[in-house]
Amino acid sequence: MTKKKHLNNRQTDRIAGNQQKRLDRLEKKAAKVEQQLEHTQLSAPEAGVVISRFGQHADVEDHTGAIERCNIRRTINSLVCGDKVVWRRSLQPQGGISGVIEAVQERSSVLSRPDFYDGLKPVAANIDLLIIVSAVLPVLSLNIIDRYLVAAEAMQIKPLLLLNKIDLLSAEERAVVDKQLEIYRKIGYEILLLSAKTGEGMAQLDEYLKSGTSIFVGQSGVGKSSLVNNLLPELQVVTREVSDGSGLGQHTTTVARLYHLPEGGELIDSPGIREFALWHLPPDEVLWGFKEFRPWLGRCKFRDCKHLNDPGCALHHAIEIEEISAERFDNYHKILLSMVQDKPNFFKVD
Ligand SMILES: Nc1nc2c(ncn2[C@@H]2O[C@H](COP(=O)(O)OP(=O)(O)OP(=O)(O)O)[C@@H](O)[C@H]2O)c(=O)[nH]1
Ligand SMILES: [Mg+2]
Ligand SMILES: [Zn+2]
Repeated sequence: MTKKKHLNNRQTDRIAGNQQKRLDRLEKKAAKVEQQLEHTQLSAPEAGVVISRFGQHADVEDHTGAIERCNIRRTINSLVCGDKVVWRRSLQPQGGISGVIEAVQERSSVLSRPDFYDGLKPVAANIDLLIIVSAVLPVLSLNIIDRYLVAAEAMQIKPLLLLNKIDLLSAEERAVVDKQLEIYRKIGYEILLLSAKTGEGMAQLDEYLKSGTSIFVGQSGVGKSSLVNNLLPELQVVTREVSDGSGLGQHTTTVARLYHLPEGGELIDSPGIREFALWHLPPDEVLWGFKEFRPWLGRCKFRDCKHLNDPGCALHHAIEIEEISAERFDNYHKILLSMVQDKPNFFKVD
């Protein structure tokens, strides 16, 4: 993300030019599709769920459980995995396209991610549980956990912290990691320690998954798709090793996809991210997203306290009496700083 900041004007213009060309191409393609649709007869509208979205197409599940690839009407400006839609079957399917999505039903929730170039991008809709997956390989990042927790609080979706790959830890290492995660237990967040590889602890996860729609989010390579494979062994979703050189995941999953679980409940596997930015949120909402800070807000000596070195800061007092963890407080300031320093023009308000 910070790398992208150092583009010169020529590079920025070229990117903007390429983006425009890409948009023009998509626009032309969409117009052609629309034209074709007008000439094809469509059957009566029916309800469906978006299993996955790929550019101008989406896979929609009908009421029998069959998955049909559909075009998307141009009037629909946002469509993601988990969306409930109204679609119509084509009476003369061609080119592998079975129908067209005509409308999207109101969402109960939506997970969005700000993109440096494209602005706020929705990832998945109608989610009830945000499962923040971490692992000790790539290294455990409490900063990413905190970012996702802020997002969960902003979306008013329940989060669950999941630490995968515990098979890689010795008893001592496990105790260290457990202590790091104790911060979150103290705040009241639920945490699961498990291994997609050995199956240890997987049974605890079933309890959370059996109702509603859950989504796996987190860094690339933490094992989100491996967890899906453990839950649905017949699927064999593609997974890939964390790269030896960088120690980072390889962005194996490229689009979000919804799966039905045998015990009930839906699960969405999403593509890993390197860093989860929060540019779209106002600073106040970031502060509010640190749930254990709330009882202390409004109690600082100065009303405009920045909670830095200000005298009489209630949050600092809370750290001294160990009501708030210094790590979380540090991450709060890091997030705030990254929002100012790295924020692309897209998200700036005058
Ligand atoms: N030791 C160990 N390795 C695991 C475990 N779970 C996943 N892995 C390995 O971690 C690597 C990455 O797993 P993926 O499931 O592809 O990770 P992902 O989170 O889906 O990654 P993206 O699709 O890029 O977001 C693979 O080599 C897996 O075999 C686990 O519990 N223990
Ligand atoms: Mg994956
Ligand atoms: Zn303060």
